[in-house]
Amino acid sequence: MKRVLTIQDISGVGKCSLTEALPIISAAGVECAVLPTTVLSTHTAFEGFTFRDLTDDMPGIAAHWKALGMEFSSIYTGYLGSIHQVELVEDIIGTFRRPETRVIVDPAMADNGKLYAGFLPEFVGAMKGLCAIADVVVPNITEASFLLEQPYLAEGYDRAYIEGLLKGLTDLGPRYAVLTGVSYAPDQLGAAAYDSDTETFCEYFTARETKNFHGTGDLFASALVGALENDFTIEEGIRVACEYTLAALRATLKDPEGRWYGVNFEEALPTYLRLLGKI
Ligand code: PXL
Repeated sequence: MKRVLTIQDISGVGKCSLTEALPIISAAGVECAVLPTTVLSTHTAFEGFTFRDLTDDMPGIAAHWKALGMEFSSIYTGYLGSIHQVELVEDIIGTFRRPETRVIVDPAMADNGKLYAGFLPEFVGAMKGLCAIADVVVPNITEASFLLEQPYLAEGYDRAYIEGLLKGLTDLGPRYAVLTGVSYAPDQLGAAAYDSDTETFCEYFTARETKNFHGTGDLFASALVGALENDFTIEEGIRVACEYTLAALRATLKDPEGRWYGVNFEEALPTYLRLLGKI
């Protein structure tokens, strides 16, 4: 059985980061070890969230795993709460990386043209450093624009623009870049990817739903990690992640008590397992 290590916060309520990564990666049939970086009462789109920084615990946790001889097939990072945490994550990757380890970095720090609450512009430079040591990066267009220090284009871009962002991201260091939230037409939404070794692009689109919800980026990245651990290629993985994201959005919209703060990824899990060919 493969074992992924995911390093991100746990938001008690909010359906993002670890409360999505753990169930989704487990559903993919892969052991999911977690290093929680921060405990929040909710994600940061709620008013008045509490925030307990676990930075000081991180080196000791990693040292214990090292002493036990723990190995990880992938290390997947998401939301990180401070520059210091980013630096510690780089150390932890250095400690556990073997030639076959896949490092996936979702630079979860921004959306809709803006950094999330609590992030200062200096954080972007630190996240760029973490992306540089990744094998796969999975930003949305806002995050890619921050990483590449380009103005954010919400719409009106073309394929050449997206391909430029993807190439720019791989120029930072990773072999693969995956961009989420890509759309060339009002009724479609999807993802595009670039393999800088083979110099090939791919993309996948589904119908676009009427509303956007929090946590779809974490759902997409977790679903991609699960697919890659099941030996899917990046091209196959973005198809699985796009289709699962759409199924979760549809389940949310269908539910009269749908939650504003996150998507119904739970009821869409059977779709994910079908996409992975497990059922
Ligand atoms: O989904 C990204 C994310 C993760 N963790 C926390 C967040 C967010 C987005 O706002 O606030 C705590």
